[in-house]
Amino acid sequence: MKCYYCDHELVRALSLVFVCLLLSLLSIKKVDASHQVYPEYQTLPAVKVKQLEHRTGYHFQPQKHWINDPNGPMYYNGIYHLFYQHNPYGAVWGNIVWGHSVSMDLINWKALKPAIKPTKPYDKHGCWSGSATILPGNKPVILYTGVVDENQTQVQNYVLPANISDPYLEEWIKPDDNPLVVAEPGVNRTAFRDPTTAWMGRDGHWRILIGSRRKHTGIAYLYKSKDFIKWVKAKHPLHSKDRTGNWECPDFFPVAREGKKGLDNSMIEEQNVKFVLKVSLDTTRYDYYTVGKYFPEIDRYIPDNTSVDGWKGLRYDCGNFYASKSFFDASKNRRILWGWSNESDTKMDDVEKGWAGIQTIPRRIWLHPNGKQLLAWPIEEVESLRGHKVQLRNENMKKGDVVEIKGITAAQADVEVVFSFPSLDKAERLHPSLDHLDAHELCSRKGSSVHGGLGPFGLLTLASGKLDEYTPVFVRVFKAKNKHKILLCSDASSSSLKKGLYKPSFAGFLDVDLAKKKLSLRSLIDHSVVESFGAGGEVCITSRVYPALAVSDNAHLYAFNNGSETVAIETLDAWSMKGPKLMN
Ligand SMILES: *[C@@H]1O[C@H](CO)[C@@H](O)[C@H](O)[C@H]1NC(C)=O
Ligand SMILES: *[C@@H]1O[C@H](CO)[C@@H](O)[C@H](O)[C@H]1NC(C)=O
Ligand SMILES: *[C@@H]1O[C@H](CO)[C@@H](O)[C@H](O)[C@H]1NC(C)=O
Ligand SMILES: *[C@@H]1O[C@H](CO)[C@@H](O)[C@H](O)[C@H]1NC(C)=O
Ligand SMILES: *[C@@H]1O[C@H](CO)[C@@H](O)[C@H](O)[C@H]1NC(C)=O
Ligand SMILES: *[C@H]1O[C@@H](CO)[C@H](O)[C@@H](O)[C@@H]1NC(C)=O
Repeated sequence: MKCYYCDHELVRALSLVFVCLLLSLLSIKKVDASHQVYPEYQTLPAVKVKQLEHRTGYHFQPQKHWINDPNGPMYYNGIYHLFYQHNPYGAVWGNIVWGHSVSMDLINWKALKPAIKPTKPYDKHGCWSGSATILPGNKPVILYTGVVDENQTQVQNYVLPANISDPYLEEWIKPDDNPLVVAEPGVNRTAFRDPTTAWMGRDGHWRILIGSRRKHTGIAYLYKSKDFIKWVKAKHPLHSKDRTGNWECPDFFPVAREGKKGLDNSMIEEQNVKFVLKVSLDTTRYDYYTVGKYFPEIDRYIPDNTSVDGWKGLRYDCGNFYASKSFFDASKNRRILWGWSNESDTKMDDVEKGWAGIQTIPRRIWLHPNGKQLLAWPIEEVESLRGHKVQLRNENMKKGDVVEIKGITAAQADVEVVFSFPSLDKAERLHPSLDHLDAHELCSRKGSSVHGGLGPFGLLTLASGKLDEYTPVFVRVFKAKNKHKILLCSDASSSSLKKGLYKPSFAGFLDVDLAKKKLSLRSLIDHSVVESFGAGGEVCITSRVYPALAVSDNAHLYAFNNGSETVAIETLDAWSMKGPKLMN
């Protein structure tokens, strides 16, 4: 994928469309339709990476410089591979190569040299995102997008391991028959990228998707091949949707109707399977998905009528999470999701830090028993980093109470909590004028400091001792027309005294049955990131925050209640998290 639709600093103040229009009218140099570049920083190597404060302790980051999309994740011969879009020369986007790291457990990583670099006419202006497929005979192949000219014309290429016996697959070669796929007339060749993992149909032909657009319609083109070399565009795209803008990083895979078992992309024949199509929407910069049916005979995908197909659709994560990619982990029969979380500080901050971008903790994903959405949960391996543990049991919190969770490294922690409450009676009535608001808007109007009935209650992560800074992750229950609306928020607005940061209130609605009068929440806290999972992974929210005071040993963790109904912390378990070991 590409980065930076427009200048985000400006976008914050003005509407995106307006800015793009304005910039194109003024024809300011170096800003093309969908690309903000900072040439002055692109090859400004970080002299010294600031290890302190905001660098994460257990999230995936290279030693220094910029990263964005996860690419081609795969499990091959006992090793997990993660590739990623990477600028080896600076802390802003540019000079993109495929960084490469390997791991035995998805937690402890070894960095290798870049796997794909711009060297050929068909990729010399960029080696952009793509996916891995393991062909019959246990042969891995990677498809990626190459940029061929300064006008950003995009083609699809492939690379193969130079030495299949090398356990790390360190060396990749570009065969001479590249590029494999070029845009034919009628296809927008500057919006033609990010090939998916391939799957094989009943007819024995391989299929891939390529993200694109035609005017404002987002498109997932389908290409077919018998030999993986000669690809032919199918008559129809697999799916498209008007008014969604450019589709980046499509991902398409089957999920079992029941249970948590993951499926290989080619297991389309399985009984009791549904499909998921995810696209990264370049305009909104979020990942959306639908759950639906795939009709292999006509090669069409149709979302279920329970999935909204568009900007109001389901999100893997309601926060800073983009360009994600999943893969099937055959060693544990599960599907794992990687996603990029960008920085929310300024470009100057990034240049000073010497790094920008992290990958979120890999999540296992599977179909919710309701069949309408996915559930996501941090992979079990992350629990191997849990160190010292503290716990609370049956602790009541009245309105205004704040309970400190002491004894762990609050800046680098994992916390799981179950809240319970005696009844729903005190849930505040949602004023009809607020009923139409989406979760984000509701959260920004009804933050943690606005008193409520049932809630707001939850955690105060990365909090300073005197609560001058905190990132609350909290629940509010509303009584709407005949039903309860349950809001989960992760609100960065009070996260830092520093100026110039992007501090959104991210939120989603939980669709849980409140009959049990309980709600669970888990947060993975890591210096400048808080990844939260409501109700067992129904709603996930990633926030990036940069406290000035609540750093390292000065960070605290609290539970709080600002609603009139007493809420109990039924169980709370919190762990200090260790840093992963580097593999030798
Ligand atoms: C890029 O676009 C410009 C303007 O349309 C054109 O003049 C130029 O020839 C193009 N370059 C290539 C390599 O196609
Ligand atoms: C391929 O990798 C194996 C295992 O690391 C190694 O023994 C062998 O020398 C390599 N072959 C070449 C041609 O590099
Ligand atoms: C083709 O894609 C580019 C880049 O997203 C965009 O600027 C242009 O408007 C697109 N053209 C059409 C016809 O959709
Ligand atoms: C949605 O689709 C199901 C069948 O899959 C059907 O039973 C139901 O009536 C549909 N609902 C709406 C609102 O169209
Ligand atoms: C709880 O509400 C009070 C009064 O509005 C406010 O001062 C305090 O900051 C709130 N707590 C949190 C965690 O927002
Ligand atoms: C991450 O950064 C924020 C703040 O600059 C932007 O608003 C987001 O659009 C951006 N997200 C992506 C995926 O680029």
